[in-house]
Amino acid sequence: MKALIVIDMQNDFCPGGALAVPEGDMIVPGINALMAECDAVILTQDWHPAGHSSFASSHAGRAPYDMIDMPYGPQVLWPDHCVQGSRGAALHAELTTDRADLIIRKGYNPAIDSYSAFFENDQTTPTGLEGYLRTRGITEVVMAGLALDFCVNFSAVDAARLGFGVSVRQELCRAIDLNGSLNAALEGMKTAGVALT
Ligand code: VGL
Ligand code: ZN
Repeated sequence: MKALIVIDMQNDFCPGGALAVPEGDMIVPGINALMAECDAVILTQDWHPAGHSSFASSHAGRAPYDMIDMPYGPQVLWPDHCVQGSRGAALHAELTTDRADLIIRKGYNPAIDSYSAFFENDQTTPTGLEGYLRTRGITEVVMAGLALDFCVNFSAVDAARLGFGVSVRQELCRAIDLNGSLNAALEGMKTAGVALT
């Protein structure tokens, strides 16, 4: 059983959004088409409460893209984005959502960011996605979405570590590319055994 996991295909990560990824909206038609090739379709949604600890605005004197040390490790500070219930947090209007078996939200813990669809950034707190996939008999996951160097990367590496067969459809992803983050992510995914196609 093979699942397509579509990562954070939300308005705030598309042009005009609060944390826009260049060309982020261009991948939607290809992702919709890919849904037909998979046994299950799962969508993720970055879903932060207002005042989330990953927002630069929550830290006096800090600006977006600064790094800070959180109790769980280094963390990039982001512009406010994907606030629960906001238009920016909504899935892109052209994304086919009818085919989705599950929409999983992450980043709702005010104190911990969650790039990965499997674990929060403490690398310990699970989102429940692993159990969902295993109980459905899914052994292979295909990933696409935003952003390649953050949420797709962390999700893919975690899935590989958990023992799933993982392929990332690079042409159906776009990256933020902050201080070399794209190259680092590609290397990290390869090392983890993720197939980059
Ligand atoms: C993401 C930064 C902050 C992502 C989410 O979806 O890649 N990046 N929150
Ligand atoms: Zn976020």
